[in-house]
Amino acid sequence: MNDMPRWKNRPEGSNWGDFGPDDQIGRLNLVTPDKVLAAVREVREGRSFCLSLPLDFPGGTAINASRKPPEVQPVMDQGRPNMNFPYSCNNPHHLDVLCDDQVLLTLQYSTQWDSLAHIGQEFDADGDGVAELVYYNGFRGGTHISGPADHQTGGDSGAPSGARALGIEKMAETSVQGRGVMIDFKAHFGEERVYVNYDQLMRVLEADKVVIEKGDFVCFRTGFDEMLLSMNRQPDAKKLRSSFAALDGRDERIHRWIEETGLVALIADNIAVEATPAKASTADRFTALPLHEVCLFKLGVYLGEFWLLSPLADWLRERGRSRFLLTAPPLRLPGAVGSPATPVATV
Ligand code: UVW
Repeated sequence: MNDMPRWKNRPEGSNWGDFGPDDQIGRLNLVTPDKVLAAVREVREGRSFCLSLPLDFPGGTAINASRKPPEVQPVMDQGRPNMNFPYSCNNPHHLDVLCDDQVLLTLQYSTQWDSLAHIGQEFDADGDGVAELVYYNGFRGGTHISGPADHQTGGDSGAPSGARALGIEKMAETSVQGRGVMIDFKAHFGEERVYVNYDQLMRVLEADKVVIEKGDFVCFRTGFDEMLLSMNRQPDAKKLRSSFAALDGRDERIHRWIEETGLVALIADNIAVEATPAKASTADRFTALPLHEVCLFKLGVYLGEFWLLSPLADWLRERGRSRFLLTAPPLRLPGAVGSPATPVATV
């Protein structure tokens, strides 16, 4: 426990320290029992939607060369694969047949959550004129977030692997249940590539009578998921990247909207929630992922990517609804900086 903040300089527009000097869950602090009860009241028909893609989508490495599809293999036992293994091999009296497997899983390959340890920044948190590697609430690369082979050490530093602060398990421990709110960009922009600015976002909210409140999990259906599914694990990255509306991460009015609404998470059916590549900046040094900076680094707002939102969005739209109960815990995997999820919406 730390009584003092880990920083002297707080990034402009951040909420560091507002939830306490040791806070590691950010805006999830706003999901109070009252908010969960309000979310439960959105359940009227008892119908549920799975908001996960099959985790072997997008398929291949065309979308991101460093993220590989999952490899599922049988567990080996004394040199034999534990797949269709009759127990009678060991004991003729036994009737059981066993299947047991393992997976090599890139945690942010498919439907996923970004933890608050996913994106930090080179930032002078100490106020000594030298930038350090810093994450939400002043946690440090190296001291709190590192691996046996992180980028700095380049080899085996002997350090325990992963995020010792801000890891995805901190998110999982809150259960991640609350009110989801759907914003349907596809209904307004079709398949056109649009960098949605604040004014356009406000027009969509007004037209669809969508209201965002403190503690909400905000979902953006863009249509990306439907096209991705239609490509059946052979994604045409160029086509996907040049289609569909997504938030313009450089629009500072959107940053203020995220700050002021008190929303807990931004979730999308696309690659990065925000439109990538972000619009060019004239600054000398700038963030490649400006919405990631605002959400993960400054405000403790979570990002959900590659979610399957279209079936739910269509269902809600047909009924003039936008709200639902969302249950979306990540894996409780200590030290991980992101995680697959199988989110469930109940309406
Ligand atoms: C990066 O690609 C760096 O992040 P994300 O998957 O969160 O968009």
